[in-house]
Amino acid sequence: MFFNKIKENLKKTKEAFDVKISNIFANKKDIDEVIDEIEETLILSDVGYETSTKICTKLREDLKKQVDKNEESIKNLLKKEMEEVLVSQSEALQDNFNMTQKQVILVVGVNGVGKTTSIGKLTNLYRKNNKKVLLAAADTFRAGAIEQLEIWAQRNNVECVSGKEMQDPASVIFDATKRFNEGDYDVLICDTAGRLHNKKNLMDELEKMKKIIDRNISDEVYKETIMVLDATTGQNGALQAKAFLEKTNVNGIFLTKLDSTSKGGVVFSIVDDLKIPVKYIGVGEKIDDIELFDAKSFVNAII
Ligand SMILES: Nc1nc2c(ncn2[C@@H]2O[C@H](COP(=O)(O)OP(=O)(O)OP(=O)(O)O)[C@@H](O)[C@H]2O)c(=O)[nH]1
Ligand SMILES: [Mg+2]
Repeated sequence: MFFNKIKENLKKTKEAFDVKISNIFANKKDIDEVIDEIEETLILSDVGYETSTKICTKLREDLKKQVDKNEESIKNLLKKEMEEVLVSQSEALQDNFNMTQKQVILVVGVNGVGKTTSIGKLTNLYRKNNKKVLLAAADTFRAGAIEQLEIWAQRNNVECVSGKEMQDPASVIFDATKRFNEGDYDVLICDTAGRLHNKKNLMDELEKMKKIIDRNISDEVYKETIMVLDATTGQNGALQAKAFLEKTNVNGIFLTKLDSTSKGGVVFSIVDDLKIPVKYIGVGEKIDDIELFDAKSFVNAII
């Protein structure tokens, strides 16, 4: 069930990989040429140059030991190497997505990537696991942003700490952490305004919010910063993320809009190059269009 759903949602990325790779085999070529063309396909599908080269170097080595070099066996080896790139980070995810510890999550990223929507989905995921969630509407910058999060709070039947438009977002975080400590909440998720890494005042503002969380929330609570990234921006998004990460610490990625792009290959680049786990993927605009990232099912869905 899950498998069919993710296959359906990643259809566009699958077309970018699978169809092209099958075409390579369809026109009879020698093995070196096949691997070169696979490498090219990976690069063109937003896997990133270095990661594509790494995968194909390993594939060439694997093939030296392999007697049977038909389409199926090559594809299986390719899948194995692609999965390998993702797997270590996805193991880290198992530790991180813990349902046992209380947690405070700060959600960050550039404008319009899907932060607020992803918070709505995450809230639903925690609720389904019987967790009591509190939201904080710390995007006081964009008109309508507070109401947007409040609507997600209502849909999920959870409470939301909201300030006024243009209020210092750090003060909203302050109020939210206070409410979190006083109540019997399991999870606090904080929405923030979209920002670019080169806007120094906005990046400073983010650090201020983090400081308040650190100061007000006990060390027994798991604290993390999740960066939301729009998959439709492919390699550009990955580059933007890299610049963002140089300015602030992030624990994991929520990769959105995988349903509407053929650039899902960017997952490999994020994990391999940015060395950050993709924890969740967004596959639509609805409340349950969220999946915990899993390396094996991801690779199986695209090849
Ligand atoms: N297809 C698709 N659309 C998505 C997904 N996630 C979010 N969106 C859409 O992306 C648009 C922007 O989402 P928001 O949640 O408002 O993004 P944001 O990062 O909070 O935006 P700002 O607060 O303005 O920075 C909305 O139209 C969402 O419905 C997804 O996984 N798939
Ligand atoms: Mg928003």
